Amino acid sequence: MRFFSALLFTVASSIIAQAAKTDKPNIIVIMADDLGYGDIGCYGAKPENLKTPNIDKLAANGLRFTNGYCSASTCTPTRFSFLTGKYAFRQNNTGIAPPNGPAIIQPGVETLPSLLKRAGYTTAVIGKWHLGLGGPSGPDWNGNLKPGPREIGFDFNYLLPTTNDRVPQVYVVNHRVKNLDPKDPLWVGRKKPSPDHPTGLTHRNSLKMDWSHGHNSTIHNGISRIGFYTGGHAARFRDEDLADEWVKQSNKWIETNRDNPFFLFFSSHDLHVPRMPHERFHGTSGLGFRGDAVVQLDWCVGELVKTLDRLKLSDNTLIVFCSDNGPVGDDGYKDGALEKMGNHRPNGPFSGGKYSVLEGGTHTPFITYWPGKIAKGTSNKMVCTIDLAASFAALTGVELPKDACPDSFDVMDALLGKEDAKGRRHIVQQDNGKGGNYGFRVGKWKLQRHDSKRKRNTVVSNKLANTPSPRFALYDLSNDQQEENNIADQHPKVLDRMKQRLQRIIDAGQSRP
Ligand code: NG6
Ligand code: CA
Repeated sequence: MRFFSALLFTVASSIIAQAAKTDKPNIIVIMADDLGYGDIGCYGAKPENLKTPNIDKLAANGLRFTNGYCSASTCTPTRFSFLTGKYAFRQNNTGIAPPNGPAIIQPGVETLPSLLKRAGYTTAVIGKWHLGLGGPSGPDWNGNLKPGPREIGFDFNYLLPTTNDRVPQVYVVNHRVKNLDPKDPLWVGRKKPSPDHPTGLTHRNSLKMDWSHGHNSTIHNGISRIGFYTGGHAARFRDEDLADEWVKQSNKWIETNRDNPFFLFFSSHDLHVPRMPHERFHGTSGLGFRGDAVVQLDWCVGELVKTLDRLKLSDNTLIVFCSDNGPVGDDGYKDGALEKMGNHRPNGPFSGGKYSVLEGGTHTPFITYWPGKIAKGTSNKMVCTIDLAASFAALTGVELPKDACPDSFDVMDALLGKEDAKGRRHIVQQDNGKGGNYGFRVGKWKLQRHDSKRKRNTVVSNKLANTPSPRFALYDLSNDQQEENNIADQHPKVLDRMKQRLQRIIDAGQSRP
């Protein structure tokens, strides 16, 4: 009898443990950098241009969204919104962060990782940060880099502090620059530190990759960057090794935390400039370094999945694959991206890309994968990286405080591919910083509102570049995905409704019901 009750107890507790496990799956968000809708095989990239078998496998065995978005067409605002669930235009200074930028997300603000921590998760960010570090005076590179990820809900960080075309090329592990020799302090600044400091202007002939605009300050690894730095030599990495290092660190972290529910934000730098993948990927695509960087990104995805399989965690891990903004050809270096583009369409069926409020700027790849839990297929539900905070809170049973994550919608059922699930009904797209330009999509209607700039199409052709844009324009995406025919005059009532609705969302400070 005693044996049977012991057996019963064991069975019951293993069922409970199993249930707890599936309630709280591990979560990995893989965010690519500057990856466009058409940049991977499962979204239409042709194999002669590049192959992405690992990402395609996620899509084939998971859910591929045809209306997946990031919230902005540059990096910092999308990442800010992904972590806080708040549109970046609501907060000052959420344009592209400079090398010495202070922490943009303040401790105490509810974030995606802080919510998951309340659900009992162990959390980490490994990869590109680009959300500032330190107090109002910016990062103390030789001291404690606080506040940073650890002050807003991450237990562990292994970062590239800004973006790799900006200085410095060092890893930040928790609060410190890794391998920093105190005898060789790291200095980062906006002005040339000495008249003889070599730069992309003075030593242009020595560069292994020439710059095309900006990016002509301090040289490291044969590549000149935005901003200046000296010292910290022992801490500096090679661009070619970034992806390998982050995969290695992620595998180690996953293995260490295999018994807890964990959340990993794997923040790849591919395919941001300078596109300098590891040597073994050179020439692996038909598109030069830009395509080779996609191949490297795909390799990273494969390695992470392999680790989950090896540790038997795959059935209990939800992976979300997404991008931080649309594609760009020449983003400041002569890496041949535009010249080698051929028939590849990085923005898929859309126009525009990075920096623009055209669909190509934010309408990007979005895949969810959770073997056994997500019905395989394609979803046309509208979902956005900004929704992950509220959705993961719902998934893990954490109550979302009323004023937290004000623009994050719970679209968890849509992410899981449940029948009758709802996506979002509308999305505000922004370019960079505050007071810039907006896209606003509701169903098939798309409003463009240009408060400050002109249309930009930095991707393949310059068809739309510097075309003056009216302050407001209206498009019907059901027959005009390229946003070429402004039909504002034919639909004055729709235009008016869309304008007012967007303004209400901006004024209300919150769009979540
Ligand atoms: C721009 C840079 C561009 C890139 C971008 C940020 C110049 C001329 N252009 O200012 O190269 O770094 O900022 O990209 O300097 S993001 O994906 O991180 O937002
Ligand atoms: Ca980016």
